[in-house]
Amino acid sequence: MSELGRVVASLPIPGPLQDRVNALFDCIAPDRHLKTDEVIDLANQHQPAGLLVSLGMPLRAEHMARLPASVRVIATTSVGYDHIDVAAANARGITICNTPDVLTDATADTHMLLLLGAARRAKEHVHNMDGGWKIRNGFFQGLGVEVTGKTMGIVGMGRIGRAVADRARAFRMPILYHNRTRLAADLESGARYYASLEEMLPHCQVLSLNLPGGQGVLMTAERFAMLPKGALFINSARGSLVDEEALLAALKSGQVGAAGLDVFQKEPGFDTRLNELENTFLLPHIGSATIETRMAMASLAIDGIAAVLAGRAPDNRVNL
Ligand code: 8YV
Repeated sequence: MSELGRVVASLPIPGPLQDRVNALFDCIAPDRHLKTDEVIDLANQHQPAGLLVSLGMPLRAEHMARLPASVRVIATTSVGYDHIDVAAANARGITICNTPDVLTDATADTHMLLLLGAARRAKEHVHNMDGGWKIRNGFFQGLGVEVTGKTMGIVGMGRIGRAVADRARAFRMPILYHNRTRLAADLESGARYYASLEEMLPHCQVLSLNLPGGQGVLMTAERFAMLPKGALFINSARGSLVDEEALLAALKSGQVGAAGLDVFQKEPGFDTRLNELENTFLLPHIGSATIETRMAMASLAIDGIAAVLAGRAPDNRVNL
């Protein structure tokens, strides 16, 4: 048994991290992604001190209740932890760790991909190429809308929101933002603060969601109606923030001109009506999916477990 104790992982440990993990822990790692119940069974069988989990593995209160008392730390390979009942973890004295910072750039890059893909009708053009370029667009056909110079409203001006703003400034986009609290001037970098989301919406030619999930539906039919007609809607945060029926209706009426979405109410079983519309550009939750970033995320999650098991408080804990 290694010094720091036993860890059960819900996902395979990639090759480059295996030596480190094995040096730190007695690690039980699968060769595929496990479901919550499978991890709970393994945990009861092996009595680990730590769990390494991923976003696809919800840990609600009823799951926490079935974990053995040996578990002292759970690290998720995601910055978002809306799949974990933190109050239930607190009640059992379990530290929860996540992976902030290391995925900021990759996620902001994906956000711009969504914006450009939606604005420039990438889906139908890629489809045309997949089909051997059978559709010959005339000069005034297949046209998207310009991104450069459009006003972007960002909801959630945390690390990822600010990284999106940095990129949008290179497209000469004026930046507005709504956040619970106003940022210091150096972090605002000239972005205009709106304490009220409703007051910001009418000014957003592009509306960008960059806030954590777990706080209910933010984008309702009423709020989509407050955008200027034809606004672009980009979401790389969480699908749970959006009333998808309302979004479908807004896309069909042209109230929302196009949407770029990396996240959905249901994943992977997303509402395929969204893909049937011409004015959407959809990705399968790949926000952080680069080799560099995923390695850094897994590494940070492992660091969190190691710190807690060594009796230290890691920076990437979200509770306790
Ligand atoms: C996922 C994410 O972790 O970090 C988050 O909150 O949504 C993503 O980076 C990643 O897609 C793995 O599921």
